[in-house]
Amino acid sequence: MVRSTSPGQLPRHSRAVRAHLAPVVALLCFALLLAACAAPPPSVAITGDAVRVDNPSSRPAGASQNGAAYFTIVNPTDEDDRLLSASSGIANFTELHESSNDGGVIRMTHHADGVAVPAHSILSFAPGGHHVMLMNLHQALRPGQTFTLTLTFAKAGEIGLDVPVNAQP
Ligand SMILES: [Cu+2]
Repeated sequence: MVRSTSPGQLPRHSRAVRAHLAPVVALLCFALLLAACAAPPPSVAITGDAVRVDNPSSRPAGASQNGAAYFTIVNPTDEDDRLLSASSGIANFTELHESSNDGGVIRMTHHADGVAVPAHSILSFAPGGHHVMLMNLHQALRPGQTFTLTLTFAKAGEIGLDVPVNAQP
């Protein structure tokens, strides 16, 4: 079992800090979105008999800045699952976010209650859409480095990822 801090376990004073940072986070997410390239995700098939996470990737970011992590969740089972949270030791907060383009206005959603992963489905976390936001990085993320990210699912439990930092995720 991997034990690490999730947003729900933060002390009260940290919540106040996070609220204060929220506008900054939205701006940085917007910058990340603009920098995104429109390359389609690598092809992934709904095969196997358990929930899995393919193609983890991240992009370079400086210490104290925000980073983002991307991956593809595959649920080949007959049961709906739910990604509840993500956690990593490299950032102060690790949240499930979603960017969307609403008539030319970029909106950011923080999925505090998690993200549904229906039976027999593929859910992509990719630039311009769902992403894991790594807020206030403890260290710089440079191309070629790898960090650990843990995803917690309602049914599949914890899945640990080794996320490589790529110049172009
Ligand atoms: Cu974000």
